[in-house]
Amino acid sequence: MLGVRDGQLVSLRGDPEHPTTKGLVCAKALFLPKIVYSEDRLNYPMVRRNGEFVRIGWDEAMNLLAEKFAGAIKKHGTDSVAFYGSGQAMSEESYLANRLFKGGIGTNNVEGNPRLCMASAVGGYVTTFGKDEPMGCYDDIEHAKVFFLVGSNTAECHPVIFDQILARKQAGRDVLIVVLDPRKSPVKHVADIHLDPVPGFDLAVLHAMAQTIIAENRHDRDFIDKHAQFKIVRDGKPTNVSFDDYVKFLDDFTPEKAERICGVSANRIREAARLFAVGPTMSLWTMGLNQRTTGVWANNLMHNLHLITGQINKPGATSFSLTGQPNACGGVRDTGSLCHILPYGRSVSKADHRAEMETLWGSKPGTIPDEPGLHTIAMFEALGEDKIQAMLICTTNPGHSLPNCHRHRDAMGKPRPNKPFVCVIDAYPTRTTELADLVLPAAMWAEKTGVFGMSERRYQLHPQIISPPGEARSDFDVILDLAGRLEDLGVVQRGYIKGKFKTTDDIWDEMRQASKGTAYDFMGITRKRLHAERGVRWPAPTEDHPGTARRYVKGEDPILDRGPYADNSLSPGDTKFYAAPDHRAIVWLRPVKPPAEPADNEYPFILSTGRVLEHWHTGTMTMKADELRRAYPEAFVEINPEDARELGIRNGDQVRITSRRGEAVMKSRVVDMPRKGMVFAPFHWEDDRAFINYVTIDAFDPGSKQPEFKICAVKLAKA
Ligand SMILES: Nc1nc2c(c(=O)[nH]1)N[C@H]1C(S)=C(S)[C@@H](COP(=O)(O)OP(=O)(O)OC[C@H]3O[C@@H](n4cnc5c(=O)[nH]c(N)nc54)[C@H](O)[C@@H]3O)O[C@H]1N2
Ligand SMILES: Nc1nc2c(c(=O)[nH]1)N[C@H]1C(S)=C(S)[C@@H](COP(=O)(O)OP(=O)(O)OC[C@H]3O[C@@H](n4cnc5c(=O)[nH]c(N)nc54)[C@H](O)[C@@H]3O)O[C@H]1N2
Ligand SMILES: [Mo]
Repeated sequence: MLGVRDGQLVSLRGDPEHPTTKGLVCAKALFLPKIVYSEDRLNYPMVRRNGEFVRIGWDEAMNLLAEKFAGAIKKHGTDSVAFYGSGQAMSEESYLANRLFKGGIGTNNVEGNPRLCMASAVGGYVTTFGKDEPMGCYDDIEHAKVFFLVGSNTAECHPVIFDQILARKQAGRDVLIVVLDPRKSPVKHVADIHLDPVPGFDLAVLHAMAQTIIAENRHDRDFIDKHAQFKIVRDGKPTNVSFDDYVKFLDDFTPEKAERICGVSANRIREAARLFAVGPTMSLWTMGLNQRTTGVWANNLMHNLHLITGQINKPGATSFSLTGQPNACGGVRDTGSLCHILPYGRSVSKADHRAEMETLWGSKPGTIPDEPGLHTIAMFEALGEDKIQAMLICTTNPGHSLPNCHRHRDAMGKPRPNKPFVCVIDAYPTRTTELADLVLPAAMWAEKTGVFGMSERRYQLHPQIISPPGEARSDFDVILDLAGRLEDLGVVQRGYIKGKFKTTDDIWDEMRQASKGTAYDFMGITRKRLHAERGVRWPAPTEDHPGTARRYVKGEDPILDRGPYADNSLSPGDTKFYAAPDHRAIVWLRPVKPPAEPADNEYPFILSTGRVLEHWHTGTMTMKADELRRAYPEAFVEINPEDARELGIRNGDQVRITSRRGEAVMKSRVVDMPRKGMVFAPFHWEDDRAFINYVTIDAFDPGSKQPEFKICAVKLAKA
C-alpha cells in the first residue's frame, strides 16, 4: 500500500489483508519514496554524439530508434535485431515486445534476464511434469512441517516467506528446517540440519537422500506406481527404465559414496532423508541450484524426491521453485518472452503453436521463425560479432549483471566501425546506459499500470498511483510507439499493433484470449476482477472461477478446485499430472557432473556470487536510499577463517580475486560462512575495481542455457 500526499509518494506499507504477504514487506521496499525521488532519475531521452550524451526530444529519439531497427532489418534481415527484457517488466510490456518482435518483425531474438535466473527451473518443471511453474502455492507454508531450503538464502532474498516459516517454528509447531547450501547463510541459524556440500556436487546429496528413502522403505510405492515413470538419457535419447533400474542406479549414491563425492556426512544425509519422507515437506530452492551448468538436472532431482515419497499435491507437500524477480513468472515465462517459447506454454518449434499465435496476432502465416532465436549469452556474443545490428534493452542492466562481463560490455559499447546500435530504457544512469547509443527515461512501477504474476501463479494488478518524473514514459508506451513507427517504415505490417491497443488494459483481453484452452487458462481473470481482488491464481477459466490453489490435483476444497484441469472423474485428493506423457511425471536418472570450472592448483578457490538483504541486484535502486546503502556501502568477499589464515589475509584487508577472465579487488570479510575452499561475493556495487562479474564465468547449462554464476575457479591474494 502506497501513501501519497499532494501527488507525491510518501510511504509504503504491507497490506495486512493480502493472502500471501499478510502485511509483511522487506526492508528494501520501505524506502521506495527515496528511491523514486532520487536526484539522478532520468528525465529525458539522450543520444550519444561524439562520445557525449546530449538531450533530445522524444520524437527525435523514437525516430532514430525506429530508423536504426528498420535499417538493420532491411539490410541484414530480421534476425539482425533483438530485444533483451526483464522479469521486472509488467506482463503486458513483455507480451507486447514479444508480439512485436516474433509476430511483427519476424525474429525470435527475444530474451531477458530470467535466462540468468529461472531458466533451469523452467527446464526442471517442463522435463519432469510437462509444464512450467510450481503446482503448489504459498498457503502450503501454513501446512508444511518440513522445509527443505536448497541453495536459497531465503532469509535475505525472500524475507517475507522466510518470516512466515519462522513464525510457524517460533509458535512451537513441530516444524523442522533442512538446509542444503555450501555456505552458512542466515538461514543456517534456524536449520535443524545443515548439509554443506562442495559447491556443484549437491546432486550427490539429492540422490543419496533418494537412496536412503528407498533402502529404508520410506518411499510411497503406490503413488509411484500410479503417477511416476523413470527415464535416463542414453545415446542422447530419453529412454524408459524401470523402478528397479532406478534403485540400481542409486547404488552409486549410498550416503557413504555421496560423502566421498560432496563432503557431507553420510549420517546427516540419512537424517535429512528421513525427515523429508515424513513431511509434509515443502522444498524451496533458488539460485544455488538454478545458476549451474547442471541446473536442470538439479531441479529434476528435487522433483524426484517429491515424486518417490508422494510428498506432492497435498497441503504442505510441494516442490516449489522460488522465483527470483517479481514478474519472471507472469511476465516472461507465461507470456513466452524467451527465444524458444510463445505465450502460455507454446513453443516456437511447433507449427500448430506458431499458427495459433499468428492467427490471434494477425501476423502473416509463417512470420514466426520455426527455430529458437539466440539465447542470452549467444545474443550478446552475436552483438559482439556485429551480427546483431540493433538491440533494445529494457528494465535490466546487463552491463553489470552478465557473467564474464568484459566481453559483453565490449559487445554493447566498444567503438568500432559498424558498431551495432544499442538503446537502453532505464530509470537511472547505469553501467549499461553508459554503453548505450540512445537512453530513454522510464516510468517505474508506481508510475504505470500493469499486472505481475507470482510463483504461485497469482496474477495481480498494480494501478498507477503517481506521475512519472520529467518526460519519463512507461516501457509499454515506448514499445507501442516503436511498433507504430516500424509499421510506417514498412518492416512490420500496417495495423499490426498501431491503433489496436492504447493502454495495458487493452492488451490484457488479448492475453486472456491467448491463454484460452491452454493449461494457463485465465479467461476468467478480467481487468475488472483484478481491480476488485488481491490477485487470482491461474487457471481460472471463467469469471466465477475462484482460481486454482494447487494444480495437478483434485482439491480437497470443492471451491478451489473445479477447473477443467483436474479431471471431474477424480475424487478429492487424487492426482493427475495432466501435462506429462501418459499423465505420469518423470523421475530422471541424472549423473553427477562437475561444474564447468572446478578449482585446480592454479585457481584453488571456488567463487560463488549472490546477494545481501539490503540490496537489489545492480544497486541502481537500493543504493539511492542512505539507510540501505550504508548497510553495505562497498563490495566485499567472504573468506572462510581457515583459508584466510593460510593466505595471511585479515578481516578488512583488500583482496584481489583473479579468474581466467578477469579480476576484482575488494574488502575481505573473514567469516565462518562459506565452506572452506569457497569464497562468496555479492554483485551489487557499480565500482569498476570491485566488479565481480569481470571474474565470473559464462559457461551455461546445455539445456536451460542458464549461466553458472554460482561456481568458477579463482585465486586470491592480498591487494
Ligand atoms: N535482498 C535481495 N533479495 C532478492 C534479490 C536481491 O537482489 N536482493 N534478488 C531476487 C532474485 S532475482 C533472485 S534470483 C533471488 C536469489 O535468491 P537466492 O538464490 O536465495 O540468493 P543468492 O545469494 O543468489 O544464492 C543463494 C545461495 O546459493 C548458494 N550456493 C552456491 N553454490 C551452491 C551449490 O552448489 N549448491 C547449493 N545447494 N547452493 C549453492 C550460496 O551459498 C547462496 O547462499 O533473490 C531475489 N530476492
Ligand atoms: N555475479 C552474479 N551476477 C548475477 C547474479 C548472481 O547471482 N551473481 N544473478 C543473476 C540474476 S538471478 C538476475 S535476476 C540478474 C538481475 O540483473 P539485472 O536485471 O541486470 O539487474 P537489476 O538491477 O534488477 O536491473 C533492473 C534495471 O531496471 C531499471 N528499472 C527499474 N524499474 C524500471 C522500469 O519500470 N522500466 C525500466 N525500463 N527500467 C526499470 C533499474 O534501474 C535497473 O537498472 O542478475 C544476474 N547476475
Ligand atoms: Mo534472479
